[in-house]
Amino acid sequence: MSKTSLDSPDRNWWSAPIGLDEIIWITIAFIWGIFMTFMMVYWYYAGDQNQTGESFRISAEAFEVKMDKMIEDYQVGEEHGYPIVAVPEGGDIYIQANQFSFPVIPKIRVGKTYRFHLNSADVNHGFSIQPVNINLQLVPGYDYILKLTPNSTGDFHIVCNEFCGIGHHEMLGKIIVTE
Ligand SMILES: [Cu+2]
Repeated sequence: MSKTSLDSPDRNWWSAPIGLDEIIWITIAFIWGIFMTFMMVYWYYAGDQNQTGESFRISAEAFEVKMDKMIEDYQVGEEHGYPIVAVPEGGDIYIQANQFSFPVIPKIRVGKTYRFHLNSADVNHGFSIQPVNINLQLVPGYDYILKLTPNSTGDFHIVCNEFCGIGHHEMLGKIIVTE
């Protein structure tokens, strides 16, 4: 009777020769892995979908000071207790995610470029802008700067897609893009 996966393997299974089909699959997987590694570089230039940014070390306290100053200077409204902030074109927008919110709602204009500064006050968070294909990591201790030029108007939701604790599922933010 032939063996099934429920039977114990032969005692010398490690010294049995590798089957030809397995060698072929390992070779294909290896070559594909190498190929896809180089495709990452290719997509960076040709894919038109990878964000390039700069990042700098910063403490959570120092970042919060900048965010608070921005809110003080540019707040135009409030929604669900979070300030709506309209920073002028080319300006710096500071968002410090925390457990479990994105505490600022930027209101920006279509076709204009802004510098988004992204940071986390506590643990790693995700920063996924819906429904577009932008998906970033917010890392505590770093100011990640993303140049962003919205090309359509509307409300864009920010989703934290990095499990960050018990309230992770409630962690939503918003970006308002107007004419
Ligand atoms: Cu989170």
